[in-house]
Amino acid sequence: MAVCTLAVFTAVFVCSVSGQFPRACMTVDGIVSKECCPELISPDGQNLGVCGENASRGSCQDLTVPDIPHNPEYPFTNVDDRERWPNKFFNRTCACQGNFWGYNCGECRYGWTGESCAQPAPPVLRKNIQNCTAEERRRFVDALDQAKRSVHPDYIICKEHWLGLLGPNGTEPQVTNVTIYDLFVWMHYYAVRDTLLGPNQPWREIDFAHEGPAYNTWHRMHLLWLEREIQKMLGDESFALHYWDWSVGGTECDVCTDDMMGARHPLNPTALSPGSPFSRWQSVCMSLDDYNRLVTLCNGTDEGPIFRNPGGNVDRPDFRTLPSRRDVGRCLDLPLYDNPNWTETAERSFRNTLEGFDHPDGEYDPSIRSLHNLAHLFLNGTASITHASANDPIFVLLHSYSDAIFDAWLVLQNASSLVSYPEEGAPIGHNLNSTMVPFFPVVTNADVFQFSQDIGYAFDALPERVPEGPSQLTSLEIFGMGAGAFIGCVVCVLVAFGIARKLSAKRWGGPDGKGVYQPLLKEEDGRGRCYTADTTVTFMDNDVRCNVDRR
Ligand SMILES: *[C@@H]1O[C@H](CO)[C@@H](O)[C@H](O)[C@H]1NC(C)=O
Ligand SMILES: *[C@@H]1O[C@H](CO)[C@@H](O)[C@H](O)[C@H]1NC(C)=O
Ligand SMILES: *[C@@H]1O[C@H](CO)[C@@H](O)[C@H](O)[C@H]1NC(C)=O
Ligand SMILES: *[C@@H]1O[C@H](CO)[C@@H](O)[C@H](O)[C@H]1NC(C)=O
Ligand SMILES: *[C@@H]1O[C@H](CO)[C@@H](O)[C@H](O)[C@H]1NC(C)=O
Ligand SMILES: *[C@@H]1O[C@H](CO)[C@@H](O)[C@H](O)[C@H]1NC(C)=O
Ligand SMILES: *[C@@H]1O[C@H](CO)[C@@H](O)[C@H](O)[C@H]1NC(C)=O
Ligand SMILES: *[C@@H]1O[C@H](CO)[C@@H](O)[C@H](O)[C@H]1NC(C)=O
Ligand SMILES: *[C@@H]1O[C@H](CO)[C@@H](O)[C@H](O)[C@H]1NC(C)=O
Ligand SMILES: *[C@@H]1O[C@H](CO)[C@@H](O)[C@H](O)[C@H]1NC(C)=O
Ligand SMILES: [Cu+2]
Repeated sequence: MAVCTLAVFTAVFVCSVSGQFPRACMTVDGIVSKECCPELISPDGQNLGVCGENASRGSCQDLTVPDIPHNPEYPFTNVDDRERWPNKFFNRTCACQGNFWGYNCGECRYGWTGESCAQPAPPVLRKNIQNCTAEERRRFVDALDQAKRSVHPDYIICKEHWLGLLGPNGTEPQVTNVTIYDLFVWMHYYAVRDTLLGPNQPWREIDFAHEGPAYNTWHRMHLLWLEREIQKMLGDESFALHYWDWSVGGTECDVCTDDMMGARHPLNPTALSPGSPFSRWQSVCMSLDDYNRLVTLCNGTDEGPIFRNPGGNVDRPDFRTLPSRRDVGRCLDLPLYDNPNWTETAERSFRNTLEGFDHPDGEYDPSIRSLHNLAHLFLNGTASITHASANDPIFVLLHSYSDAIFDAWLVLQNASSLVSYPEEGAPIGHNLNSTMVPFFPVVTNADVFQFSQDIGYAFDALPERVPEGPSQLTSLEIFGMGAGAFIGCVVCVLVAFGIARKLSAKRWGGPDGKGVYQPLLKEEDGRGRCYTADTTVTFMDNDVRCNVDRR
């Protein structure tokens, strides 16, 4: 059957599933030939040829994604079609020239603009939503709401796994339209979901977006994608996402008001206020267990309203208070982006600490959840369920702030030049040159491991290091300038390098000269929360078991 040509499988159970692709490529021919090279039609209706080749924008080329060695957590080959993304689906795609980009070379790379994509785009400014005017907030909420209602003009989702991808007769691609926001939700679900080894046989030790070095890069790309889609939807290149500084709210969700992410319902503590348009949103991709049981994919149908109960997890007092500013400051001190074994147990890893599996100073403690994870868990609702969390629009603001912390770290540690992002041996999909699932056209982790300004956006301010304490800066600075003396002590060199960078970082909102540098601070957070949990959290499982054992 035609379907069998989709990929060369060797495993016994072959239940991998399909991804999200341009509608133009999801024809029987496209799927069978594994070629996705659509024509580009200019805004005035002119056919510029396949990949815009008649306007010298690109051409149709083989795309062979290398098989980068990953860790043994995922032990299969040719079982999951997210492997070597997107080669299980397409092996010929548009290769765009210069700064042209897009599935048919109809767009510019992130950070570029103009007719020929040759001008650097002025970065759009992502603001703290608390500092936005009423008009700016309304615009942002309206844009999200419009994205929730607008069918994506070019992309579709596949609603069946590969065996069923062309339908029972091999003639009908099992694809469906999806709205822009729901596609955003679906992509997150798709990256997180389990490998399907057979009916009710999920392989759970896989996640292309969490518990590994790609945590920051994947979510950064996810937001960039949404921001660009909303810009196109509004016809406004200056549209920017905002962020929620979740390090200042304490026990309150300060953005949970009707002019922002929706207040609490007056009668139902887990529902959203009818005064917010988000109270009318329906979640998609909730029923991971059902998809696993039926060996199918989320097909984008409505599965009930968003729920949220900020600070309401009475069983877990440690989840009832948001991370603190100090927690954020401490993670910024960690000089290494990541550390072996590059999973959720990595110690002294900036990535694992920001993701929230380490204590904010980088110490691994399986019983705690901090920073990003804690912000999710605090919300005690849809946003706390990993595979479904993007349904709650607060996800956008929450991750935008996590991305601001990532950006602050890049600036403070000038990590672009550091070697702590693994090139191999990380979980599948998490190596530096791995393509991120399910973005199409392909983007690697390396592509977005750079300053936000170089990919088209900036923050109004960046989080800072822990500001208090007596100043030891001067002596450390001197060490920093003599960094050459410390070769052989990698950490010392990296620390010193970080300090040196800090001095030239002020223009990005770096700390002022009074900030003290206290590497790997040990003392307890003044509020003493979130480090006392006795059970571990499933931040990864099905839709209800959020706070019990790890998967
Ligand atoms: C791409 O896939 C098609 C269809 O399976 C196959 O015939 C072709 O040889 C592949 N090309 C490359 C470069 O792998
Ligand atoms: C693009 O150029 C090729 C080669 O010159 C030509 O054969 C083809 O018809 C052109 N396509 C379009 C859509 O104009
Ligand atoms: C990573 O380290 C943890 C803790 O030592 C261990 O349980 C886990 O199996 C390791 N994972 C991999 C993929 O090596
Ligand atoms: C499949 O083909 C059969 C026989 O030609 C036809 O009756 C049936 O409607 C087709 N099903 C679909 C989903 O196209
Ligand atoms: C999907 O959306 C496209 C573009 O809006 C439209 O042309 C097409 O008819 C839609 N398909 C279905 C099945 O609704
Ligand atoms: C979508 O999936 C749901 C649950 O997985 C299922 O009940 C429903 O029939 C599906 N709808 C379509 C149109 O495939
Ligand atoms: C919310 O908190 C309740 C009460 O502690 C808990 O039982 C439930 O699992 C939590 N739900 C989510 C989605 O976090
Ligand atoms: C980061 O360091 C590299 C190499 O040391 C240097 O070339 C680059 O300019 C630095 N970036 C910034 C933004 O300072
Ligand atoms: C990753 O990409 C960089 C830049 O293209 C290259 O120098 C490096 O060798 C690649 N690493 C691997 C493991 O492929
Ligand atoms: C936001 O507003 C507060 C108080 O109005 C101010 O202190 C702060 O500097 C502002 N932040 C930014 C990033 O503009
Ligand atoms: Cu996520």
